[in-house]
Amino acid sequence: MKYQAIREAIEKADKISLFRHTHPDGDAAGSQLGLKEWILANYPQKDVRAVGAEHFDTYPYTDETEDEFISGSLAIVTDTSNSERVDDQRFKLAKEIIRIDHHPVVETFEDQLYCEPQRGSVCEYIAEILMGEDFKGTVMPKKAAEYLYSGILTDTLNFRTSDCDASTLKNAARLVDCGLDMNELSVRMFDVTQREFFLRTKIRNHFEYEDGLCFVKLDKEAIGEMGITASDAKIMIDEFGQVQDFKIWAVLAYNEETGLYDGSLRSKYGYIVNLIASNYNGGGHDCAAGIKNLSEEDVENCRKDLLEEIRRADKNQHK
Ligand SMILES: [Mn+2]
Repeated sequence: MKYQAIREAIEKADKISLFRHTHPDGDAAGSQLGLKEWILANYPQKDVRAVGAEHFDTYPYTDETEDEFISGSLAIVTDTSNSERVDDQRFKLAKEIIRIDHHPVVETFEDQLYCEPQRGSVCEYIAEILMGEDFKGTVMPKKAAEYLYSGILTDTLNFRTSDCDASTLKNAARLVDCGLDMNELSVRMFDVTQREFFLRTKIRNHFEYEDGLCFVKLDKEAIGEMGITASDAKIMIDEFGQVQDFKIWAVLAYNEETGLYDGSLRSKYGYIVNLIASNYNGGGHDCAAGIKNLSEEDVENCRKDLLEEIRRADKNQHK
């Protein structure tokens, strides 16, 4: 009966607004739109809006939503650990707020919180909730299953991250059973355009290696030459993800709008980057975090902190 209260809140509400984090990734947009499709399939009379200003390629839309709608609604916030990061701060207007997440808990801003940081994606967690005991008698429509499955694929990089386990596969398998085409979704999520391929080839040339750290700094000139923004650069972090010697890898890119650097940090299991990220206006998971607004000096300090983390973790392992 752990999730009975979610079901009751959904059944009670005529209006439901769904929120996720800014710069949405597949897990953020997938959980939001998956929930929307699921609610509409099971409760077609409800008015459900996916809220958020930013769009993510493979997920086409969010809904126009007025303040009055939100203030009379149940808000469900997914995949977001701090209130500041919710895409559209009007979530605060809602009558009741439920948050479902898989980030370490750093803040509570909701009436009901369901958070399991050991999960590789919030989509997997939501799939388990919606297909579990407390939601008996409801259906998982194919469309919702596709969104949720795509979120699992994005956050686990196609089941490759260290937080994948039997439950990830079980929940993914149950979604596949709803009739989705695994191969088609995988191609849709991971095939890149020729331009992206070109940029990825370029960015690889910018790496510097030192003692287990792969550090990519794209300064103003490099960003200009590639014709991309800092956020385009940050998402190419996964280019550096499958290298034996890299214990931590980082992409820091010059942001034309702020004149400062934004970045992404990733690490192998056992190396922790989110504590460092919290010192550079960011946060996230143990092995995946974001940072922003770093000066040139911060960039160098961050590089030192990451090297220090590698030394710390290596020392602990050899005890
Ligand atoms: Mn996520």
